[in-house]
Amino acid sequence: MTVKLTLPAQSKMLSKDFIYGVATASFQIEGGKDARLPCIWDTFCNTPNKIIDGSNGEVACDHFNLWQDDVELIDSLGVDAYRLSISWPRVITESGELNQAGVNYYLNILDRLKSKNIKAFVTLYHWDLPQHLEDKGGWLNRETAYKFQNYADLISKVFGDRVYAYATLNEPFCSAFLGYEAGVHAPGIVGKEFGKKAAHHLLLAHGLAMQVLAKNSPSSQNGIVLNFTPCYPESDSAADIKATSFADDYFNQWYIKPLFDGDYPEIMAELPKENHPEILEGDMAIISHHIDFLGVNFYTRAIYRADAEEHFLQIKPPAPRTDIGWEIYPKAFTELLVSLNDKYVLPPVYITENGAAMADKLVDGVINDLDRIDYYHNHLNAVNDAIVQGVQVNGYFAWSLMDNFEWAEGYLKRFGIVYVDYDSQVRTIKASGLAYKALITNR
Ligand code: GCO
Repeated sequence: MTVKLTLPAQSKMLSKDFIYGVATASFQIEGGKDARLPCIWDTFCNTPNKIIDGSNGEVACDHFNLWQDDVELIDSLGVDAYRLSISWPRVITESGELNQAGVNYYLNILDRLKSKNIKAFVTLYHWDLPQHLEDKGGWLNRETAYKFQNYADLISKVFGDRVYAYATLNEPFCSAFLGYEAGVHAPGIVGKEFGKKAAHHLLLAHGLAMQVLAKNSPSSQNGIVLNFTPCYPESDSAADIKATSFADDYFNQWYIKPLFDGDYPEIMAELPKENHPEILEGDMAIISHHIDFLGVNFYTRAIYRADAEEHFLQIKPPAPRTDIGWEIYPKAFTELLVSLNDKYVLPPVYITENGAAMADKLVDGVINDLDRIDYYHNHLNAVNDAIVQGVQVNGYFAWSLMDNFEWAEGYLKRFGIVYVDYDSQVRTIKASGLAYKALITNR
């Protein structure tokens, strides 16, 4: 096991131009629920048996009150950038105007980051849809895409030059598939006929937001963050390979191909008509609006076999696995980046999330998470391997700055490089956080 994060001496990732950061999301850390409108995750958390530990985001890491200390913490890690998300229900009223108090909250954070020379990577949508929009159909309602455009328009005008990079959406796959097809994320809707419809409205929202960002904020880098779980066949049989390729199109390519090719994968023809999205004329042109960067989130891979009834069947991941049960397989990270670069004409890439949930133990005030350091070491080197093979990666963000509300897993899974004691809200930098700091500051 590695106890240090190291990269080959010649690595481009050791240059000062390579951006290192830490990432969070509004609902996962903020709390401050009374100072915003309700969102779909509030409702989901209040529904019995949806969150494993029965918890919610009402307090979370209390970042709403502790943000000044947290910016000091971020600064103390020596990072170049901080990726945060804006809570839509905090900044926009039900009638679609700016809520000045909510806006001021973020202006203060952005100004503080700027004063410390920390680049702000702002995500506009990290899953906390205002509940009043869900009440009108949420992402199944095309109108929501236009509401998102209005929000992006208003907020980018007030943020001005405080933002280095905007991502419209975080992981539309999760919003669409987990939220409107598998139903394991908010709003918890189940049905194969819904997932691709929601996905289309999310991608439309992305394209519409890109239009206003390009106009209001031409000097920031404007793009999107997608997650990928690369698909591998269980065997070399033709049937397993075909099943795996179908899964890849269904889960991964579905969200990237429209951005660059203006088209959905061909497997659409194999999906029953009632599962198809409703595509209006001009939609694909909006969706394939130029992006300045692609954010890539990577955690693990998935293995598939052919199945008699379904197009594919995912098998249980082999060891080694993290505390959340995800296989540790860094080679897939390199292969993913190289394959995306082969398939599409990519803009510069930022790794906007990568990290691991580990069963951390606080012993004598120390978290000696060597397993997480090992994960980061191997994955940073996997990114470096992709760069060596020609992929333009300009930065890397650790998920996450600190332990936080891990969605359906509640507070049971810890992804932070900083430990959070949820009773006292005391933060303790883990060994992985110190190793990350050492890597960054020794460049
Ligand atoms: C994500 C999510 C994070 C998760 C992380 C671990 O974008 O998938 O942004 O919110 O916490 O991925 O599951």
